[in-house]
Amino acid sequence: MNTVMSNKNATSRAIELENKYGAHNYHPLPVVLERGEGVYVWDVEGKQYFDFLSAYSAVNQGHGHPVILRAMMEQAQKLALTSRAFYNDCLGEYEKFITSYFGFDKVLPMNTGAEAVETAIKLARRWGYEKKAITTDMAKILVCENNFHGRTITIVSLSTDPEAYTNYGPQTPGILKVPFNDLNALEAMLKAEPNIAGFLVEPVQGEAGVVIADDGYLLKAFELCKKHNVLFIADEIQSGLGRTGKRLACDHEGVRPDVLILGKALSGGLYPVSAVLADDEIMLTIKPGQHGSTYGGNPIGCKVGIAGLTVLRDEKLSENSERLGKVLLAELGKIKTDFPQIVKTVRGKGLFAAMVITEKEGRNAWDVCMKMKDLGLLAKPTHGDIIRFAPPLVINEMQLMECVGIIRKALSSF
Ligand code: IF1
Repeated sequence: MNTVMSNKNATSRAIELENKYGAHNYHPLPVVLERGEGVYVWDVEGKQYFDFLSAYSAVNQGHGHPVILRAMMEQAQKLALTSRAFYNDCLGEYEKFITSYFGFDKVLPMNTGAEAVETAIKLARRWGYEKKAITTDMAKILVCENNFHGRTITIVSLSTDPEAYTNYGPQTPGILKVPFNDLNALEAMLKAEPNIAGFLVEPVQGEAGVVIADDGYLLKAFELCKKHNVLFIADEIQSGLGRTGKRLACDHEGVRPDVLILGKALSGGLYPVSAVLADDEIMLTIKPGQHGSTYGGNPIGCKVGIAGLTVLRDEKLSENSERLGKVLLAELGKIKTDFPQIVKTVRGKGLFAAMVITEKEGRNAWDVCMKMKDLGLLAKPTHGDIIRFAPPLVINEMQLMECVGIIRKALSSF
């Protein structure tokens, strides 16, 4: 009894501390986590949950993966950071590994997703001026409506979500927007505007609520970009690294982007590691001193990146995601049939799925997530009515079926 009391206090204490001393830029589900292993996390009261968010797909390899953890700890004890003022004995090895893994000439290492997106935009502008001969300061970046690429000033300038950009102006100029999954709009824009350097797109729109384009969209969009001499830039920070059932979401259509942006699961959630991959014609437009980051390419990040990608390949996580993604989508389809008043839509690709809830008094996506939390599964609502499902890719079928049971039980309580 006393332990239960003090554990409950631990929850409210942690929440109060964040509330009092932290900026109020998030509205988390009221659960305080203290431990994670594989597909599970535990809160400070000792309650176990399935993690169905995977830190927004950063933890594809599961919490605390031993191979990645060992690589990180060994390197941390040896040499953590040199800056790029000197060479280190890990960076070259990592660069060779990741470029051959994805088939590009070069990689530019950064830390967070937003930094990698910024890097890709800088590269596209560089290429636009130096290879496409766009007049100075006239280069345009074309993006899709309802995108999410991060939180910097330039990136929120790409956003069509008022939550993301309101009162952060003035915005970065030189940005054009077209609807996602609309080839006619894309073609019209590419025809009308000759100064477009790059088309930046999430192959599956994550924040928008796992919005999946029609089959063929990515390939045709890529071909249109080629026709108009525009770089096709894929933000695979969330959709990549097995999440949608292939190594990259672009792999579903055999598209090899001109610029590939990775982050999140590159490190299996242990460390911020992001990367931009491109061939020499693009990457070598940036010369020494013209871009960088203190931590980018640091020895720990390099070892963690190699380990993260190795686990993905050795444990066949894309294959598991593809196979169990079909099971998940089929089960969510049955749930939709059984709860037609509550579940408006389900969709997904690999272990990246979403359920749209028909809202009514006392029952929106938040309420459903709270109920699932009580039943031992953590997921986060987005846009009020959408719940994303993205478990670690190391989940097995038995665990997945247990999770489906929890989702079903949560819905049946309304
Ligand atoms: C937050 C969303 C997910 C991303 C893509 C770049 C970044 C992200 C496709 C930036 C980041 C995050 C960040 C996180 C919430 C989250 C998110 F709901 F906002 F959209 F995952 F679904 N490109 N996505 O999804 O990467 O700089 O954060 O490392 O709280 O902002 P970052």
